[in-house]
Amino acid sequence: MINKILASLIGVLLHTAIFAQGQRTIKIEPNDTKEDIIEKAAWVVPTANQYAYKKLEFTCFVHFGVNTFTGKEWGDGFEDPKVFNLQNLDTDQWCRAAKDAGMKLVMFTAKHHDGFVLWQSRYTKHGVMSSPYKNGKGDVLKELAASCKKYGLKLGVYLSPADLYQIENKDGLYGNLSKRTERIIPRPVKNRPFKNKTTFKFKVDDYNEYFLNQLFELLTEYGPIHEVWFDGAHPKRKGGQKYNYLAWKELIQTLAPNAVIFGKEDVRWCGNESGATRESEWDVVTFDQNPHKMNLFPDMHGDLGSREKLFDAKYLHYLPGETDTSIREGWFYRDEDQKVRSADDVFDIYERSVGGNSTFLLNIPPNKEGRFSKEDVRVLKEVGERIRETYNNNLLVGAQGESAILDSNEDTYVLGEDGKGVYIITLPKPITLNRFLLQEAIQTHGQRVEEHVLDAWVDNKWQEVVEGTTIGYKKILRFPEVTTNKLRVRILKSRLSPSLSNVSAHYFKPRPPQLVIERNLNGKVTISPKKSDFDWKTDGIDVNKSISKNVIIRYTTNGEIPNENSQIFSDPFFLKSGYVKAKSFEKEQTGGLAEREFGLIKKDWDVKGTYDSEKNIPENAIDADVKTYWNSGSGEPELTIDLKENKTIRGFIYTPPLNFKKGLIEKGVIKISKNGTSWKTVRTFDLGNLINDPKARKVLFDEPVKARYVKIVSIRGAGGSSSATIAEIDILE
Ligand code: FUL
Repeated sequence: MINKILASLIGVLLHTAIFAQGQRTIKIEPNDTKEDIIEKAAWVVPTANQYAYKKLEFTCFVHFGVNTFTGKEWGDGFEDPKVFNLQNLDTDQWCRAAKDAGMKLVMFTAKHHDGFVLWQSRYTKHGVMSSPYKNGKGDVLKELAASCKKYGLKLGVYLSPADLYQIENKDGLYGNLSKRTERIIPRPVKNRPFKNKTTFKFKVDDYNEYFLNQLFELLTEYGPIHEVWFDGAHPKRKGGQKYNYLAWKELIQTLAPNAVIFGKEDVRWCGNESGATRESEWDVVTFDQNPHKMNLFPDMHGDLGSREKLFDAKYLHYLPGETDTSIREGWFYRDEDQKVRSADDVFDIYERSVGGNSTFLLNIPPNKEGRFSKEDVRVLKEVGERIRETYNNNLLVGAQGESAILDSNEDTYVLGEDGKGVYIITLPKPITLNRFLLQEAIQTHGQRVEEHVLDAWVDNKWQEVVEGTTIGYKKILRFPEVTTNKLRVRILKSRLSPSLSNVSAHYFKPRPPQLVIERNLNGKVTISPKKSDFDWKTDGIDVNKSISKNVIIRYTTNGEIPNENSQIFSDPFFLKSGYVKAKSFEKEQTGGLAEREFGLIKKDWDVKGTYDSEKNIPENAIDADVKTYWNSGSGEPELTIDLKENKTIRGFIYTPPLNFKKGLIEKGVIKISKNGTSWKTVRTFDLGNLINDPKARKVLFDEPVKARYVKIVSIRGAGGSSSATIAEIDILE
């Protein structure tokens, strides 16, 4: 009996001894109970590299290469290196802009899927060495590494395993069915010695050797590398090519001991490219086999770390997520028409990703001039200002409470009991806050909290402000502003004792949103915050809803600019025709002026015109929806409208479609008729630059005319197009 007690005591001690240290990977044993599994999960902690990586928070992706010059998203490997016609390069400008935004690392596409390399590799001629840049002597990565050093930014490299040049060229190594034999890495190249004398011996095929040689160059000749990025996408495969990731890993861990590896067992993809984030973001995830021995890592989607997931696991492993998206509509630069995310949008993703226990990797693709474009730089600057203004100002300074969580020191923490914890913070005087930040002591105690609540003392009682689920490295709670002198954090559910390391309170000064004014077919006008003008991989979240909660919209219909005494917009109102001007007001700030002129109500009109496709019927031109459009197709480029009664009209507004460039009416004629048979020309009109600037254009007649029928005839389509296209036509009374 005594022996049994002793044995179980030793067991308990051993257990505590093992887990009180925390480990990155913990195996689940067949006889582990659910409680054992939860306890194990509570002791899964990051490595020093992973923790340093989490602290980077906001990082900069840079997609640059032949696609920048061809306008493609994916190259095909057949590109002539001369298309990389780089004349000027300003990597200092990239780094200054990244720094302004508060980013801490630059992740560079040294080689994208097309196989073109942006450094002076010894192992291929398909890259900058064969391009016009500095007569083939240029090295984009070298210039970037120097700029990163100058501006105190860390550097990461993206080396695409997919390689179309190595697939498509006749001597290509990808999938060439070569044998796996013992190879020395790096393979010596005449007159190009390495300073770093480390060598490796691996049993690999030609493509893996090529890949390892290139990794050797990247990790030894460009200063310390802090993240190596392996993309999972493959536009094409060949010859059943396999990757010897375990060899790549050995080389990376030897040559870049501070680097984390993305896409494998150090950092995982968040599962989308649109900036969407999870409500509960767990860094403690599950595997069926030992992740340290795995060669292939599948993408992870959905719930990754709830208790239910853990119970099915064979291994628990620390694997933080990275949220990657682009500031532009596409990963590569195309042109100045390519839309750029707004500062509202980027700041929203920042708060949801960094403030949702993930790292934010935002792509800024340099343009053909080798610079970040103006608008991208402006947005980065604005986002940086918002981050600093909001999060560098902790409203809890001077507050009373648990000192370990108020001292802004991530190394001190307070342990709760029985999976719970209650912490009251008393302020010397009331504060107004709309953000609250929490951190767990993940480096020692792992990620544990499953449910938490923030309360504020208002009207002499505790009121719940907001509730959350996971915390992890960092959680930012967002809520409408509240004024209080006492706050309370309640941890309601946690794996073992919750270990909070830090809390802080903040105020985000909301920006009044830009507005859009719309009128439906029945003449009802709606004024609402403008949705982000960005169509590429949107995350479906209405930024205005999550950020602006105290906005008042005021408007006028008499042409005057709205002020604080103007009519408040609450419900849609009827407008026969005329001007609407609107502005948003938020506290003492006002947003930009929105204005729109409306013509006659179109509900009862008839319209006639030719069309080739059911998608482009004439009715689209008068449906009060600019997203649909009429195109005359191969028929007559003219549209006839029956207003159904005689009207006095003074002109019209022509709105071309935003994303369809054929048949935009550059030169045209307006004709009128009282009976629909005999027509009179009122005026010809000439509209320039429609392809590049497809905005609504207003054309006024010399004097008002009376008509029931109106015909618009295209004489010349923009870009020589013979059809006519109208997204919307408005007739002005
Ligand atoms: C994807 C790639 O195919 C894109 O081109 C881009 O590099 C993105 C970050 O990852 O999988």
